Amino acid sequence: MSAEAVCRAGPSLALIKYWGKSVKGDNLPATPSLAVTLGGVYTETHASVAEGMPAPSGSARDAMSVDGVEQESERYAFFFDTLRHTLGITARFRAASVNTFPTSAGLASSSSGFAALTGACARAAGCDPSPADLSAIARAGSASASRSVFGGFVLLPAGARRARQVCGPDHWPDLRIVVAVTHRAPKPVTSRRAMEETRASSPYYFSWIKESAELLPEALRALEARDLELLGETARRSYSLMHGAILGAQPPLLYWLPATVAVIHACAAMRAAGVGAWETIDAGPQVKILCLEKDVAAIVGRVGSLGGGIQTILCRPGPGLQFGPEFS
Ligand code: 2P0
Repeated sequence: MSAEAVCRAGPSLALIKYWGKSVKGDNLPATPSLAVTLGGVYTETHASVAEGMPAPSGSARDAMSVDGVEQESERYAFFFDTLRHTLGITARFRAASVNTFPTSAGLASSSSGFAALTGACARAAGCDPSPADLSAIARAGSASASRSVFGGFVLLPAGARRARQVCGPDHWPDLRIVVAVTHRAPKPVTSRRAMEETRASSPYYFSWIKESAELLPEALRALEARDLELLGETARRSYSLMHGAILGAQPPLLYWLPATVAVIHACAAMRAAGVGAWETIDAGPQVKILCLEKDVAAIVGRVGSLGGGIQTILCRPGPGLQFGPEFS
């Protein structure tokens, strides 16, 4: 017997960043992270399961492609084994994902990717786990994926096995995120490796962990009050500290490009001129700008005027996992 399912998930944009694992290999985060699940871009994953054909050794026979490219099974082995263990099944899977945005380029494609993969595989296997279990399974693929299972604003506490929703996407109807894509190619160093190198060699790592914990209550307060200035300043502090810690690693790593820096300065100039534009940057050269709907046109115009082929994608707080064929 075989079954198929299709699932979509939006990328999880961290306002307070996760960077560093408390347990290597198990994706238990050393810092708390608070994120918004983006609507407007997503990963769509088709999965099929062949029951009665147990995985022979580990997950060697699971197969996964992303944007048509076959993936190395090693990257997915722990994920598929955790999925089978949690769901109490032995089947193997064949899955294919496509992203509506650049893959592995600092736009959190692993968050939406592993979340959609979790949903599609569970549904294809005929299982209906709780959102909390889906989140814990997704975390085995990528810690940020535990957040993408949920829509709206999502918290993954330090050391947690699963994320939880703080409030839904309708909590802040006029919040927008302008994504400035400065470079579409995959990043040179994966988050996974850079995170480990930061933990192992950056003298700023423990300051980063300590400061992150202190930023979280402020960000939660800002979110509850829909105070964009406070949330934006807290998010800026989080990404600045994270990239400072990454730069302190041996070898040092700078994900930013000249266009990244140009957008940072453009945001500062806009704020000085009364346009509310607060940037945040993940493990890549792209810049995500937090703003209100009323300022989107001015921000998109300003970023476009920088030249250099920077493209913008407009996002808003989006839903959690959505299942096909109707995706509601
Ligand atoms: C985040 N990032 O909170 C942070 C901020 C990038 C910068 O989570 O090793 O692919 O798979 O758990 O989730 C990207 O790293 O890392 C990430 P793994 P992941 O969104």
